[in-house]
Amino acid sequence: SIPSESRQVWQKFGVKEFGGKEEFQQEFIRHVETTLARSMYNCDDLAAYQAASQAIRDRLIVAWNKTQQEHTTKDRKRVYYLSLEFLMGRAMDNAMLNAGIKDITKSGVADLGFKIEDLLEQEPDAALGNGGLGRLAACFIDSIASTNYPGWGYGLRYQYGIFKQRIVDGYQVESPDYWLTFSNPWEIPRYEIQIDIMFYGYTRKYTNDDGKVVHVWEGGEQVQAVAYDVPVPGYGTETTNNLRLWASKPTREFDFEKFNAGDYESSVRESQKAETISAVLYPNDNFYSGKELRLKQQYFWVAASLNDIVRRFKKTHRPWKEFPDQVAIQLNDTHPTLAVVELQRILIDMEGVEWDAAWNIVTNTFGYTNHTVLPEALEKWPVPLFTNLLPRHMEIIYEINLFFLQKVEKMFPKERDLLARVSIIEESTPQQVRMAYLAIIGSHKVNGVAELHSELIKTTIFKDFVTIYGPDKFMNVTNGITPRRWLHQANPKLSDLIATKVGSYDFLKDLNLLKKIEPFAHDPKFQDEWVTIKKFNKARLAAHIKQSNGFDVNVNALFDVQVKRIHEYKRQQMNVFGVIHRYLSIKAMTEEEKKEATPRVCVFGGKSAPGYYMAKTIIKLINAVSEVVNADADVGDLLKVVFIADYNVSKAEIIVPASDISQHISTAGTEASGTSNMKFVLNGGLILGTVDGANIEITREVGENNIFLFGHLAESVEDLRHKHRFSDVPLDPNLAKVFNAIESGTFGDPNIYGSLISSVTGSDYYLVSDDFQSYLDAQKLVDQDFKNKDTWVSRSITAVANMGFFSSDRAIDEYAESIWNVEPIAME
Ligand code: Z57
Repeated sequence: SIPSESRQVWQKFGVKEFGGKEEFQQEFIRHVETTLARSMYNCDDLAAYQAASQAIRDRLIVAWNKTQQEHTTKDRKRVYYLSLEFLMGRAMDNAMLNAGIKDITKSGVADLGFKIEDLLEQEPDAALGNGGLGRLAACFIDSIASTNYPGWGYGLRYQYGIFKQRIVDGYQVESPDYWLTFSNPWEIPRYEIQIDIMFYGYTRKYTNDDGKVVHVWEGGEQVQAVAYDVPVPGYGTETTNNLRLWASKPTREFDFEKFNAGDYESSVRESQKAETISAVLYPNDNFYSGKELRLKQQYFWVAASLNDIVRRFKKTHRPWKEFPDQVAIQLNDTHPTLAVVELQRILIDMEGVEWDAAWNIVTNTFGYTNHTVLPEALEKWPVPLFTNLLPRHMEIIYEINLFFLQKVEKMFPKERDLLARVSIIEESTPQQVRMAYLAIIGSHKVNGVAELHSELIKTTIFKDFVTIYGPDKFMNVTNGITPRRWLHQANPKLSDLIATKVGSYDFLKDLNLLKKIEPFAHDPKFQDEWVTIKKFNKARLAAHIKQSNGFDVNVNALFDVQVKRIHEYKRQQMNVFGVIHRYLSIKAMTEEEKKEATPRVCVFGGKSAPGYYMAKTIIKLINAVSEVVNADADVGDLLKVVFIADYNVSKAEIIVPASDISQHISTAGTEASGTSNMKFVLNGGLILGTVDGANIEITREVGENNIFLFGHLAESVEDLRHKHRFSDVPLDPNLAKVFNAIESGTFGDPNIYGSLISSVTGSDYYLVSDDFQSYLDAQKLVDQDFKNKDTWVSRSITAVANMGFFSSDRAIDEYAESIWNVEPIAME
């Protein structure tokens, strides 16, 4: 620490946040001329983006330092959000808006010859996630900062984010997303924070001088975790939290021997192996693939994070039993479940805490969020693989399981099957470690992400655990989205219009204030402005489509959007079958009938996991239909089909505000929540959806007149599936017509779509045929209602007015209150 006489000098020259435009410009030019070693003669948009972002970064770091100091001094409980995915998107616009300096920077760069919009476009997305789960984590850390909670995110610093998608001949083609080509101004490398992580090796135990049995794990391979800190600025507050991402590096000892022996090549190869741990994001959404490297990623990240958290706790010199009073850790899905075992290991093997006391600390520290009931997404690690990679952890899991099963046996002595059902170890060949069960047993609260989903986990996949623990351990926290990015940033015009009625921008911090626009739902002037903004946003999307797909779409048409990961359960296939049905109907129309029809632009977007054959076939069909329909002169403006390649966060910011209708049409009971449904409605689009996930709560909030629901309910799904399996269920006649068109070659070689069609004509696991007529009926209603412009706009306004509940600030408050027991810290 600095002696007090020197501190005065520090204080005199301490960096301040820039205040006005001129100070920003001064900083901007300083970064162009020194950081980038350029000048006004060779400063292009990229360099200008880099200089502007450096200036903003400096400002964030000042606030970051202040926040961290404050949180450390106040020494109150912190929350740590462990997520393998943080789908952040771009940082610059968000940083400016949250810090309230967008006007300054905008006019600041304009004076210097640049347009802020062009600079923003230079930034690559931080695409460190697949879809909903990763984007939720990003919204949550924005809310944790914006509501002044002391909280950190912990994740992996992938060198390659989710792959980039191109469409070649209608097919998805993946290419790597190397997003760190230019240095990343939004991260602070912490080379001094290096943590050794071990894999493999063996365990051994001995009795120490006090007669205590001590377990050691040794002889394994070492890698090093290096921290990179990403500042997370809150909106309208100085609070700037931290997202700590770990990168793997070889340890220095790693290659020493070989290097000395002159075997340079293989010593380098070894180092590269260490770096592969954090190199690439696994591109699966809602799907588990049991690869050793993935388990390595999980342990590497969990071990580094816990080491960091424990080190911070030890600095407070508190007794171990107070750990849960200082630390809450939220497990985003089962991906970080090893943290339960790692903390138990640290406490018993390294810190000498007794098993029971340690286990108490562990369970009081963790909360577990489940995001899916799909069986193919539930993580199970083969015991042999696990034992080889993490031998000591495997032993501890056996112990945890033993104590747990003993407890269950005592409670339910007659229920023999129960023990096998709830065991952490599945008795298959090979045996498997059920990560969700371990997460439940190791946490004090388990939550689902929307009401229906939270009920479903209690009655299906985790039923036995409700019997064992009672219902209070299980709860619901309905997901939310940050209104800063998903309203203010993506749709500034709508945000400005809302502010004129609310009287301020306070709704961005208290989204329930949106209620104040409801009285204007029928106000002609307000409606007019509302419609103008929607049209502007549609034109912005149309310009994007023109640029990326090369054709025009009519902004007066109904924009019907489905953008999300491609998955059979999300039923993009049903959407495209519906589009084909529409196409066939148009082809059969008289000119008179055509005049009555509602023109549509059907927009699709989303990535398929690279190995997911059926999803890739769906993408191909959408593109094939697009090609035929868009070129058909009989159709004209009545129908255009667009597949937007490489859907990502920054594209979502353009697409979401432009929808009239968005589709959230998963088979009932399969979509845990959905969060893009919330984004679309917040931007004045209505939903066409199933009675699933958060659609149900959105309906409750906005009123059932302001949403188009269809399809079977979750409670019927099991029966319907049973019928398909054990009897001949006739194919829906309209769907049969669609399949005939495909099979007759209307959209190219029908062989390509054979398996897609037979997945429906066969077991129809996702009930596409069962829901098809109801879907078409709902679509017809949409067509009719869209013609009535007056009612449509008032429904749109009313829906937005009632979206307050879906702010992620509300979700975070619920977590803080009922799971984490943390409180906000006001900055002084
Ligand atoms: C993922 O994006 C989600 C769940 C998963 O188990 C995995 Br793996 C990835 C999604 C759900 O599918 C959405 O319904 C939900 O809204 C989102 O997680 C956030 O909770």
